[in-house]
Amino acid sequence: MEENRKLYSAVQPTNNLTIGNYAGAVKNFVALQNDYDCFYAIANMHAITVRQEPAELRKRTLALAALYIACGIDPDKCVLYVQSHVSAHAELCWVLNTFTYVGEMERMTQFKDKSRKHADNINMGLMDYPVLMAADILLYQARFVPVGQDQRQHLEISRDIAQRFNNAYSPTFTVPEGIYMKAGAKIGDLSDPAKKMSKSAENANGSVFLTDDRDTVIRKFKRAVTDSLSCVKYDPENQPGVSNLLSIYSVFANKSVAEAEKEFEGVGYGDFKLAVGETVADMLAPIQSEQARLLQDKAYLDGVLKSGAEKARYVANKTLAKVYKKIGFYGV
Ligand code: AQP
Repeated sequence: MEENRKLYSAVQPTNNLTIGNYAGAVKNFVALQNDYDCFYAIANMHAITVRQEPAELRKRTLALAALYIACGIDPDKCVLYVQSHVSAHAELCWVLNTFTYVGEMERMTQFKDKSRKHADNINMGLMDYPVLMAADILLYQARFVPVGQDQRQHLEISRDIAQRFNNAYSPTFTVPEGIYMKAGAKIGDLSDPAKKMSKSAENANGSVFLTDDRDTVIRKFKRAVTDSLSCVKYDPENQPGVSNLLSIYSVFANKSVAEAEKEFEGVGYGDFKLAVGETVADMLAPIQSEQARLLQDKAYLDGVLKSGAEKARYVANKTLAKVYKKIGFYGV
């Protein structure tokens, strides 16, 4: 039998992406595309679990498609598509809901965090987010899922749901495995490194966006929180700010954290922060100009997304048909 090399991941078009999304997800998507059969989605169905401005959501969906490509994702090698273009995601989610317990969902860290952040809109979709994510992955029979550490708990639930379904009927879903990169799997907020850097963080100074211009990037890094130890060392427990900056540098300079530590031995925090900022800004400049160029060519982007949706639908509908048959849905 042919080895299963299918890989699935997605990013929500909730805001401009941060360097955390790049480090934990997109950079790895590019590296993995040569060795795996990759499905990369723009998760707009997940995005609406938090209220979105419709015109902005539409705009950011296309911007994310352009960004994926500008970062190096090749639409001829991967299936790049928009989640809502494949209705099987919602259909499988409904079935999987009946294999998921309310108590499990209430325990999810992201649900608790987002419920606190959006106390006026704790909707069912917010709670159901991990089940939709399970549907995303399981539809493609994906064996590998590259995500940041913040998604580990959700991936575990996807595995549990897959196993539950397989045990109830017969082997139907591939049980997915997470791929977590060593460097950059969890980038912290620059103002509060204990918190993950997030697209929709309230304090925009703590998040560096892939769309930030050079001056903004450098200004944000100059303001980054460090400590009073005056020593550039990777020690997340005692020096969370400095360690976070070293992780960021290692991702953007393509060096190991140990190499980075060595490079900044004896360097003052001011110069260290400036060097990290300049390295990030240098890496972002060509991505930004390529994204801008692609956004001028809407017909090309629409074509990529249309063809991606067709390929995704073909695979997803095969799994959905199998599921419907197993659970006893009458077909004509
Ligand atoms: N700080 C981070 N460090 C490393 N990886 C991260 N990811 C997110 N933040 C970091 C990874 O990015 C991918 C896409 O995430 P998502 O858009 O699906 O949602 P998210 O994890 O909820 O990301 P954000 O930035 O925090 O978005 P908002 O603010 O809208 O909720 C995932 O692989 C994630 O692990």
